[in-house]
Amino acid sequence: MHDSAKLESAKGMEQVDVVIVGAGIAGLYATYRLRKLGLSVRVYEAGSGVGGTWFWNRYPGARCDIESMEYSYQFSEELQQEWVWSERYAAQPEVLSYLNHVADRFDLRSDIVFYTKVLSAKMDNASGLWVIKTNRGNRIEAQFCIMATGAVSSPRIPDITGLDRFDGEVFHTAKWPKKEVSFTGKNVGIIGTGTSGIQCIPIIAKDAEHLTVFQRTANYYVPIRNYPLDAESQAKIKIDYRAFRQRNQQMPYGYSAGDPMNKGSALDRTPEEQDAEYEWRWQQGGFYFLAAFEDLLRNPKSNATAADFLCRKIRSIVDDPETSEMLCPKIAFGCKRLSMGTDYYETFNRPNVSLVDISDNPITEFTTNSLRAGGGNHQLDCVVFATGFFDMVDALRRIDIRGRSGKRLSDRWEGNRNPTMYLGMVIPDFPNLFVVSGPGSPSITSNMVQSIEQNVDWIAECIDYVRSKNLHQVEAKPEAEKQWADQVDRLAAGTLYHACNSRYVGDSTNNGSRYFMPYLGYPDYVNRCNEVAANGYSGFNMSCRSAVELRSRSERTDGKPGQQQKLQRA
Ligand code: N01
Repeated sequence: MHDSAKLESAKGMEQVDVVIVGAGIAGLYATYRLRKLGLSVRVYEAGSGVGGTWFWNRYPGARCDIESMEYSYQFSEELQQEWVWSERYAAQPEVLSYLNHVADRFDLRSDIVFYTKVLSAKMDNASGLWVIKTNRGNRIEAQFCIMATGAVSSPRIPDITGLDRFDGEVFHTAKWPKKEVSFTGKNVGIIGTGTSGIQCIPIIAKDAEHLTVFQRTANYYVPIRNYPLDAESQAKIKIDYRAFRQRNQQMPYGYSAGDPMNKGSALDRTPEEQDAEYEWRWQQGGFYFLAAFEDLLRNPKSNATAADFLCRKIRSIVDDPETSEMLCPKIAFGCKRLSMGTDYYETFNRPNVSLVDISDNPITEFTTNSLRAGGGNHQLDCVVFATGFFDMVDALRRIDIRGRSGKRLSDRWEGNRNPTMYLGMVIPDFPNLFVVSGPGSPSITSNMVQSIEQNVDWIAECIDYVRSKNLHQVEAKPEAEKQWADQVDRLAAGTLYHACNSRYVGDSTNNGSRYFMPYLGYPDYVNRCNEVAANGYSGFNMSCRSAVELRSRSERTDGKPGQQQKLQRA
């Protein structure tokens, strides 16, 4: 712990410069980056170790579907030179051991408090500091608070009647136990065929006596085509890693599979040319397929050519015609995140695997030993929920975060109000509070490690600016947030992302609207953030300490929170 972390405030509370919530990819880098600025940092992490998403999602077959040479930090040349990846796409244990290596190499653990959940973060207007409380009784004050709580960190188990009386074992892919789980000799049911389900179904099928897959929406899948990474191909990248990173930063999603993106429409090509293009991408594996034609996610007719190619693939792989028809997606290609894995469709040719379509006949209930779904009763010894996560801001909703006005952050997103943030990182009424990969940033549409590093760098520079100018608080203006949300909307308008429910459109926010949450367009987003900083933080109010104190005194006199006063602009 840095010495300044042991400071005590006038109220007898411990005081640090920055509290970071979460020790995943974002929290680890934020710790490193802010310490470099000479700031004292305290990190609270609910798990027993670092890694965040990669700590919890240890289900069989869990694997990163962005290439390892890209899904890694770029802040340290030494780190990226010394680390050796074993496969094109790293499996969860390898990503986790990489993150542990980072934590050790940069001595990050000394500032992390494990097994600890942050319950509340409240702005104390008198001091202009955040007061943070945890489930283990910690109380700490900090000038800045960084929510590195993750976009896929709040696992969702559907509310199914009778689950509590089901006698069998119950697992969720994102809460997988550390101990080995054996499915040998068991009747296993799995609910969910998104990215996680598609990765673990082929592995569980190999062990189970019988595997029943309950599918509500068939999603698009392409093979990932993983292979061992040899020293030579890594060396080719490492010889000029910086140039490799810079090139990827210019790609539409911030990763190399966005290249080559064919300019023009699939409809400009003959059916034979389309097929040749799709076949090449099917053979490449991974996200390359998404970049086959520029208009795939804009033009329904163009989109249908990709969908048709993939359905023909399904029919050519899956023996049983009824099963292959069930596996053919009925939604627009790409409107849900493209899933990838190994031998997914082939798995349905196994005699011990059956597919149950629950789109029209949903799950009704668990009995003590079965699941009633798809119009049938399925005997099960255990059930795996591959049902994903609540929306991108759910982890924030669960913390009692109150800003200057005393209103809860989660209340901003109740009813018909969509989760919005200026630049995807900051929120009016919540000064000095930053979110990494929030709605309005590229987040889950991009290479997360790269966009996390960009967000954290931007936040660190903003904090450095505030401190170097002797200011105390930085806060987004409501109109800046509104304009940014409109821009996020505009970028997604007219795309086929709105054509289905997905994590992108916030279908789980319970407000029924389809607001596209991520900022579409990786390099453009980075340029916009840089412009805001270069313009002296346009869209923000900045206040010095005396102005914060003055405002607080006037609020106390009025008995109500005052307007943001005309404060010192840097
Ligand atoms: O979750 P999902 P996931 N009854 O939301 C179904 C990241 N990730 O864990 O489509 C029946 O995609 C649901 O059905 P439907 C990645 O960002 C990354 O698979 O809503 N079914 C769907 O089939 C990804 O986007 C990697 O109709 C129900 C499934 O459960 C995110 O995690 C690897 C249901 C949920 O799919 C989430 O992926 C893995 C119900 N009540 C994950 N409720 C990488 O490699 C839900 N479903 C980087």
